[in-house]
Amino acid sequence: MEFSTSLIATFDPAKKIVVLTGAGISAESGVPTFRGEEGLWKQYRAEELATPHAFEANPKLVWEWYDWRRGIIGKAQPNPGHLAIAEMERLFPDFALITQNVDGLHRRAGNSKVIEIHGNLWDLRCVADGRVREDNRVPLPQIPPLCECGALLRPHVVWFGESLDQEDLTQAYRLIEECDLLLVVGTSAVVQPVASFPLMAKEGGAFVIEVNMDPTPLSPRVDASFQGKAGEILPALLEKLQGYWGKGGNS
Ligand code: BJW
Repeated sequence: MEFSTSLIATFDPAKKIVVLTGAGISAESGVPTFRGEEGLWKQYRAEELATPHAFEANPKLVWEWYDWRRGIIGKAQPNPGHLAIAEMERLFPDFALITQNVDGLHRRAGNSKVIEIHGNLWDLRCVADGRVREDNRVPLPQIPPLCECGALLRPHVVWFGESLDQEDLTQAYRLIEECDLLLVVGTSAVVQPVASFPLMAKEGGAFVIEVNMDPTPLSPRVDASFQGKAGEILPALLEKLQGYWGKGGNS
């Protein structure tokens, strides 16, 4: 993969750098993405399960899906793409990561400045009192799980038609509006409001780079687009960044 010097120079450590990720970053860890063939679970699509309506109608079915995913994610390890992004946090003083993923793999890779904007599937929330607790058991001993108060527990994630956490959203909008460079990795860029972040960043004057296996609605609109596996492209990019910025390339 070739990266021009001018592209590497845009990653100025003096600037504000934001990375935005989606399911594609975890694909090489064996975690299924949402859209496309491998996104299917039994005969269901994510759009049919990741909704409050589906949970109301059949909490057992929805929890079986989450328990299946927790089983896969519990065994998964961060891949070279996650590790490259964790290394970027160390390389760039003003760095932030916004992820749509609920798998927790970025934190496990070593990122600390992470906004998990769609929640985390290891956290469970009581539908009655809203209290959140972490539960890493796989499989869960009871499906659907219940709170001590007797009410249902649900995954502490954001489903279609639900609002994102206001604090997370405010922080994410600020990062997007203020950033100088946005690196968008492994998202189909169709789910709002996150799908709008790259164009908001561009409108704010940021340089926007996309890394994805396939073209997305975003591809024609970004400043640079790299097609291929995040687990191959990001380590190669990191190596160039370390070489350039570590050797006084900015002088
Ligand atoms: C690789 C790779 C490799 C593969 N290397 N790349 C405005 C207009 C129209 C609709 C709406 C709107 N505003 C809101 C809506 C409704 C809705 C929405 O956006 N619908 C669209 C589908 C049309 N949005 C919402 O409901 C949101 N809430 C909201 O906005 O509240 C206010 C409101 C509500 C209603 C109306 C209006 C306003 C909430 C969205 C919550 C999304 N939740 C989920 C589930 C989270 C929990 C869980 O994980 O179970 O989030 S759905 C699912 O999609 C998940 C993901 O985070 C999200 C995005 O998916 P992502 O990450 O992009 O994955 P994929 O699979 O789509 O793509 C993977 C990509 O990776 C592909 O491009 C591959 O090519 C690539 N790839 N391998 C690099 N190795």
